[in-house]
Amino acid sequence: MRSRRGAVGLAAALMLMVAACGDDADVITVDGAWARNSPLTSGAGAGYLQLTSSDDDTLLGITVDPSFARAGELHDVVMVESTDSTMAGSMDVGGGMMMVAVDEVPLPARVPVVLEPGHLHLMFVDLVAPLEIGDTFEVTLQFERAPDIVVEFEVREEAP
Ligand SMILES: [Cu+2]
Repeated sequence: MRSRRGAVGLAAALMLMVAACGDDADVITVDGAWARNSPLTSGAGAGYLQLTSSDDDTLLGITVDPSFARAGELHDVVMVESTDSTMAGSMDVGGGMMMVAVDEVPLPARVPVVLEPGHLHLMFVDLVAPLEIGDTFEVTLQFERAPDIVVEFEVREEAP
């Protein structure tokens, strides 16, 4: 009888844990958010951070306050064959590299995804005012499964 009561108690505890987590138990961890003026595109800023999702998820987009910038985009940097490419929405950043807007950033379970200079990054388009070292601002990240996350970015000269 004693062992059976113990088993029932354990089952009840497990059910409580499942209920607390719900179907969307995905947790996103954010590390090292920082930003700077885009070195090659005037009037734009770039944001960098590391995202680690506990489960498979996808970063779908970002939103910024209109008092900060007109829009926020997901960007990647790609090699291009020629400098006269006319890829829609692209920005030539020189040296055979080009920034392109991407629709989403896959976040495989438990794999840190790093957004950093020269690679994937967040782009803040049409800044209301240039970013100054020490400024902070908030960006809302939207995911396929996880709830939105508001991340504070600090403007720095280099990664923290
Ligand atoms: Cu960009």
